[in-house]
Amino acid sequence: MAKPRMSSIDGKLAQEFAVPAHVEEIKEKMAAFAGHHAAAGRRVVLITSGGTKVPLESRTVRFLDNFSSGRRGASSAEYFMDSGYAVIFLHRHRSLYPYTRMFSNINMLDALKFSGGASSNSGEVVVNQQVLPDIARALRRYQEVKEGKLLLPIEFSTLSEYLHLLKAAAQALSAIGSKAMFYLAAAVSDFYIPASEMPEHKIQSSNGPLQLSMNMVPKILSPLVKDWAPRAFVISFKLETDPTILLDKARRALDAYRHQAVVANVLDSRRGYVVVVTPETQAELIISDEDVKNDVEIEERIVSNLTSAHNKFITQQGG
Ligand code: PAZ
Repeated sequence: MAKPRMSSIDGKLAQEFAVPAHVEEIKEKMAAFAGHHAAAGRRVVLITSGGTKVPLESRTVRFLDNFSSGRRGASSAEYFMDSGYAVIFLHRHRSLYPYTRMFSNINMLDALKFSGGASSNSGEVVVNQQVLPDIARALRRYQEVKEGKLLLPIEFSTLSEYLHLLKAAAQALSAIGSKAMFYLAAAVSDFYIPASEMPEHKIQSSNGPLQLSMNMVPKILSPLVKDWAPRAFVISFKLETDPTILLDKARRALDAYRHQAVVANVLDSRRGYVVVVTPETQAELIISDEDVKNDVEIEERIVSNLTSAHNKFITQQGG
């Protein structure tokens, strides 16, 4: 078998970003998951979800974080599984999770009732379905997904963990070629402090105002597309706050990395409007007021658009 090409980013990753524990074990798990599902005729999508944490000290007290809730990734995972995909869900620890995401704002104890006596610990605990609307449907679907082993959750917290785990995932999925999709919805920091320049101990406020100098995070999409999983169908996401620069940035990303599509969105309107940009096309996906009333989510439309495009891609690549 040909040896994977080493990129300059491989060296940087090894030197400047701490390798998470058990990364090789996790890579084997992902490869086995992908191999099993591809052999059963399923496609496999790797979804990244949530924000990365960037430590300011090596014994970390403080870190930089971002707004991402993980809702895009968690709801997309559900729609991909509904469409017949197996999902590797590379997500930020404690960000939103498929099927439990709808209940994340509910205090579980408010939704349960105890039928035992006042002084007894044994008795039945009953769910109040008015407090947990739709729990039966979510539970049924969650159990089906679990039985079918369709979801492989992998957690990250820091930027270093994210980068190494994404590389491991890309290498693990490369064996299934065009049947693999990468859906990179995580909000990944563009800046970091290299391990060699990071103070070990808590930064002292007695030293006065803090000035930080941060390095640019290597553009990991480049080796992912060129070296780690060159036959896969790769979708990146682009978030801006200024709508006037969004589409230009999306097209520039496609030109630079030569992957298949960019899902472009603006922070404030991301639940109701996105544009799927490919080298040849541009599709606006919109959620109307009527859709909101009917609980239609934009992720259903994004996933439908991308699974069709993935079908065509696989056919063009010869299966
Ligand atoms: O996680 P969430 O549902 O709150 O937000 C989703 C999102 C805006 C992080 C995602 O759609 C996205 O654009 N991710 C890429 C962000 C970026 O440009 O780095």
